Amino acid sequence: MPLLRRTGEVPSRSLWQRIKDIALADVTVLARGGVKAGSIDQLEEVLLEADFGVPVTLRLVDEVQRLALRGAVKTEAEFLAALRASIAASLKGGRSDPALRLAEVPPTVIVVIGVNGAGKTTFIGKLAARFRAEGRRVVVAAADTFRAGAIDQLRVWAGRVGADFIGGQPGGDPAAVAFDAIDAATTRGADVVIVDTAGRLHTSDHLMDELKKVVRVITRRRADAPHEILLVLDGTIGQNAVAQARTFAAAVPVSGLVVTKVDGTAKGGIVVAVHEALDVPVKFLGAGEQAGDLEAFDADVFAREVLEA
Ligand SMILES: Nc1nc2c(ncn2[C@@H]2O[C@H](COP(=O)(O)OP(=O)(O)OP(=O)(O)O)[C@@H](O)[C@H]2O)c(=O)[nH]1
Ligand SMILES: [Mg+2]
Repeated sequence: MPLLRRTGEVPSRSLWQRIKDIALADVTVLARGGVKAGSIDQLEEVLLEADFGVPVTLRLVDEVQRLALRGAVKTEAEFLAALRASIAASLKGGRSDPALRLAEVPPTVIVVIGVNGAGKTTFIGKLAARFRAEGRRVVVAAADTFRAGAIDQLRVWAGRVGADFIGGQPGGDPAAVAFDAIDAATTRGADVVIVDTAGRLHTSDHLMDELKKVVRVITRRRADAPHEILLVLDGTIGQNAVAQARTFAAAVPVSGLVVTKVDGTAKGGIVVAVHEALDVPVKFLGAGEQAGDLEAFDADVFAREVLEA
């Protein structure tokens, strides 16, 4: 089943179909070693529209153009393969290991951060389900003490997937909840602690300071923790995700990206754009609201899907 899905607001044809129409309007031009200048502009436009962002778009176009000039891209199939390879290479560049870093001595501590409504709590439910399926004992911690509803939402997920739940009082100290959860996990011999945090606008200094404190307190409890700080980004919000990612990464050492709601968009270019902007690996894609709708990130699979979805 494809990860990326077209919704009403985007063109109904796949990215590759659109690219094919413009850039390869005349394949014989390619065969003679080039892409028409006007087509290059249109190719850039289509990639920007698919959320690749300016730096990635310029590089991808440049790479394909260079291959064409060298005579290495003569047919549609070669063009598709070249574009796919460039996208995959970019996702595999820099820091790009999609595997979670696990603690040498359990529990592994994973902190999940992001703006309001990005899909943090849902992701935690899914990730906990995945760990449970591997037979691991999981503690989830509701360090989102902002909203009573947020605490209950995580409690429900914990019950659904068979994770232990630690929650504070509404309005309590989020850092204290994280601290208590690590204690509880250590005492109970749990393998993983996943800490849910309140959604916060990356523009709120006060809330970003609170986030720094949560991370600081965790490190005080366990010097090697958190083992992962995963930033959850809504895949449907376009280039805003890059701005969000930069601010979060400036506040705390983000170690991995989770792009959610890719089932609601065909504009997957944002995944490449944020990876490049931050030099942080994409670790998971969220593709739905159910426990099973979580995909471990695979650059080659994604490069194929982003073009052909
Ligand atoms: N289609 C789809 N919906 C998702 C996905 N992930 C989350 N959602 C939905 O997005 C909404 C927000 O998800 P939450 O997990 O509550 O988001 P959050 O980041 O915890 O939100 P706050 O705690 O308010 O900051 C919910 O309705 C989820 O069901 C996804 O991958 N696909
Ligand atoms: Mg939440």
